[in-house]
Amino acid sequence: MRIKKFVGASMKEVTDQMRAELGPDAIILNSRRVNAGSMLNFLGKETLEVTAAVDEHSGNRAKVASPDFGQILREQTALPTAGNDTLRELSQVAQRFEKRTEKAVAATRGIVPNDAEVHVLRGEMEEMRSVLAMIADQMKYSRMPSLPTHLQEAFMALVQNGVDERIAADLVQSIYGRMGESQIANRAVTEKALLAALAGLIRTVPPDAGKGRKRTVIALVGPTGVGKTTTIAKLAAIHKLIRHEEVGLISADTYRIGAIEQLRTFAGIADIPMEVAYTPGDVTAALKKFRRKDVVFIDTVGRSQRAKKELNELKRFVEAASPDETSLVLNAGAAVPSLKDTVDRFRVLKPTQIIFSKLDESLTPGSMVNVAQHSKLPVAYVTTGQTVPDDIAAADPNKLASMIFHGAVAHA
Ligand SMILES: Nc1nc2c(ncn2[C@@H]2O[C@H](COP(=O)(O)OP(=O)(O)OP(=O)(O)O)[C@@H](O)[C@H]2O)c(=O)[nH]1
Ligand SMILES: [Mg+2]
Repeated sequence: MRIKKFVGASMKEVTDQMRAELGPDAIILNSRRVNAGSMLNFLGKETLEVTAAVDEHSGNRAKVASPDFGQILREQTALPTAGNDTLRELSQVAQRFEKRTEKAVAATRGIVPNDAEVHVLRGEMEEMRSVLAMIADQMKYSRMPSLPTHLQEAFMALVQNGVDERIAADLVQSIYGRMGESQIANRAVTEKALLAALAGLIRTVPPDAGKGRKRTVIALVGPTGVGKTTTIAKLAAIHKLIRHEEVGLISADTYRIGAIEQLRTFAGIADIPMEVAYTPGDVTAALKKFRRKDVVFIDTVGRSQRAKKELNELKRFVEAASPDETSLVLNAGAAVPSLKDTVDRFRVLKPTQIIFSKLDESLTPGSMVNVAQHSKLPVAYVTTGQTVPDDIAAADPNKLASMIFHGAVAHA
C-alpha cells in the first residue's frame, strides 16, 4: 500500500498528478479544501488536498517516494489486496506500529526531545491513525458494489432511516458473509435475516424485570419537554387501570410553574395519590408514605444536559429515592449527536434504561439504534403520541427493527 498527498487548484489537476505518480489503480482516501492563508497553503489561494493510495500488488504504476507512514506499512507487512483478512491485517499493523512507538519511546527515555520534534511526531502518528481508519472504511465500502441490488437497497434504507452508516454496513456485510449464494439472491430471505440482525442490536428490558420486588420505585429523568410527565401519566394509568396495582406519584418538579398542577390534575382524574417533594428529604418521606404501594413513579424536573450544576442538584433528589429503575427519557426525533451528549451527561444520574419518546414525530427512527448502542442501556418503552394512556408500548426489538427498516412509525 502506498499513500501520498497531492495538492492542486482543481480536482482534475490533483487526479492527473495522482494518476501520473501512483498509476490508474490509485484510489482517493480523503479530500479536503485548504483555505487561503493557512500554513499548509503555500499557493496563496484555496487549494484542494487529496490523500490517495494504491495497492502495491495491483498492477503497474509509476514509482513514487512514499511518506514515512507508508514506509512503515510496507515494512511491517505485505498487505493482501482484498478480502476479509484485510481489515484484520490493518488493525495488526496499527497495533505493531503502536508497540514499535512504545519501544522507541522507552529507548529514548531520559533523552529530552525538543518541542518541535514531539509536535511533528505526534502529527505523524495522528495522520497514520486517520489514514488507517480511512483505508478500513474504503475497503468496507469498496466491496458494496459487489452486493446484490436488494442488499444495497437495504443498506440505503437503513441509512436513510437514520441508522449510522457503519452499523448499517456491518449489518449488511454480516448477512452477506454468512449466507450461501442462493440465499443471498433471495430478497425475502435476506430481508428477514437483516431484520433479525437489526433486532439483535436493540436490547430491551426483560419482561419479568422487577418480579419478586415488594415495591418498585421508578424515576424518570431527561431533558426539558421530552415527555417525562406525560409518560408517567401513561405508565401510572396502565399500572392502576389495567394491572390493578396500587400506584403512588411523587412530583419532584417544583421548578417549572404549572408542573405540579400538570401531574396533580392527572392524579385527580385517575384517583392516584400524589406527593410533592421540594427537597430530597421530602422524597424519602413521600416514599415512606407510599411503602405499601406496588409501584411509585417519581417525576423530575427537566434539565438541559449542559447544565452541570442543575444535574447535580437533580442527582440528590434521585439518590434520595434510590430508585429500582431510572429511565432516561429521550426524544427519538432529536439529532443523534445531541442524544449521545445527553446520554453521556445524564450518566451522573445512573440511568438503568431508556424510554424513547415522540417516535411519532421522528423521521429517523434508526437513531434509536445508534443511541442505544452508544449508551449500552436497554430500551424499556417507546411513546408514540400525546394520548394517555394509549400512546406507549413496551419496547419490542422485532417491531422496532421493522419500524426502522421500513421507516414507518406504527402507533403503539
Ligand atoms: N407527539 C408527541 N408528543 C408528546 C409525546 N409525549 C409527550 N408529548 C408532548 O410533549 C409535550 C411535553 O410533555 P411533558 O410530559 O410535559 O414533558 P416533560 O418532559 O415532563 O417536560 P418538562 O417537565 O418541562 O421537562 C406535551 O405537549 C406532550 O403532550 C409523544 O410521544 N408524542
Ligand atoms: Mg414534566
